[in-house]
Amino acid sequence: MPQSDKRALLAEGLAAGDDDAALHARLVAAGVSAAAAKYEVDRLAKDPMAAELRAQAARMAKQRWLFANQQRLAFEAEGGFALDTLAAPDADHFYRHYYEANRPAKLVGLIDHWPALTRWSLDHFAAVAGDAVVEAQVERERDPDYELAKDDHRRLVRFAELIDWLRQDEPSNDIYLTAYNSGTNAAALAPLWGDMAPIDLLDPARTSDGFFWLGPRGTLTPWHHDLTNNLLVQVIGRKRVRMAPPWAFDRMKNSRHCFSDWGNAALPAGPGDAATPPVLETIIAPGEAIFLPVGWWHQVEALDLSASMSFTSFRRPNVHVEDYASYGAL
Ligand SMILES: O=C(O)CCC(=O)C(=O)O
Repeated sequence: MPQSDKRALLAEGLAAGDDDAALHARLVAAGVSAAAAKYEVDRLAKDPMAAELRAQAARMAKQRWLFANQQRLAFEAEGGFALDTLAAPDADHFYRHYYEANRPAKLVGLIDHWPALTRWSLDHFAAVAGDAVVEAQVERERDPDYELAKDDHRRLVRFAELIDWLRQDEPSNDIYLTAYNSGTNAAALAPLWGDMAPIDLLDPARTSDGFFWLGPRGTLTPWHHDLTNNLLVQVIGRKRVRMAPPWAFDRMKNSRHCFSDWGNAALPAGPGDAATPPVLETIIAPGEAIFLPVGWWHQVEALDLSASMSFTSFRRPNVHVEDYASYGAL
């Protein structure tokens, strides 16, 4: 085996926290003789890079223990690891027990006063903005990485054309007008703000600050976490939302940015196990919302033709995204 391959195996083992015996076994399992493996492992004692990798692995192990404590505490909580449903909660209660506690919740009764709840339909969208050109995500089904490569999937379409396609009511994950398209769509979809009204939990100074989502039954937003706290409000149709806590990081297969290699896996609701994260699952119906705290993983499936709004305009700075890059994270 070339020296570089042995070094790669050793680096992998050191990063995983292997002790000398485990490193030796790793090399032998890969076909290195016992004597050569002993020589390589002994040499590490004088290697400053190995020392630093060992120290870093120990720091990571400490972080895993801290996360394991979070899991134990969450499971011990009254009601166990569960998603609370709050009926039009008082803002102080919501911020103290959910937003600041980084705890998700299903929220009902937040938008009972929105005309959109009875007004929004494909006919309404066609009437108020059918002639506008909007941007949507398209050709998602041909690309397993459609979320990571979302810039490649942006297309301009006449809104009326998209609406007519939606009228077929075919299940599809191919076309989805998402929050990511909001920059382009702000002017075209501005008339829809007349169908909405302030939400008590949000910043009253930012009433027209939100993101529109429209898609057929069958859209799938793969497992990812946001870089902000987020309120997803359902107006037409239902969505199934699965969530996994940030402290399940070790089981989230995070190899790229905010995305998880679990993709759209239907990870089962429940406590999880050594390989799978604990998962909370709910369905939000028209008039219902889900609070998605920053860092919580989620995967979303539209069970019907669906129109939603999402908001990040909380009464708190919600600026977590701003220093993300400075951490040099994935
Ligand atoms: O509704 C969806 O399809 C995805 C929503 C979501 O993931 C988000 O707002 O971060």
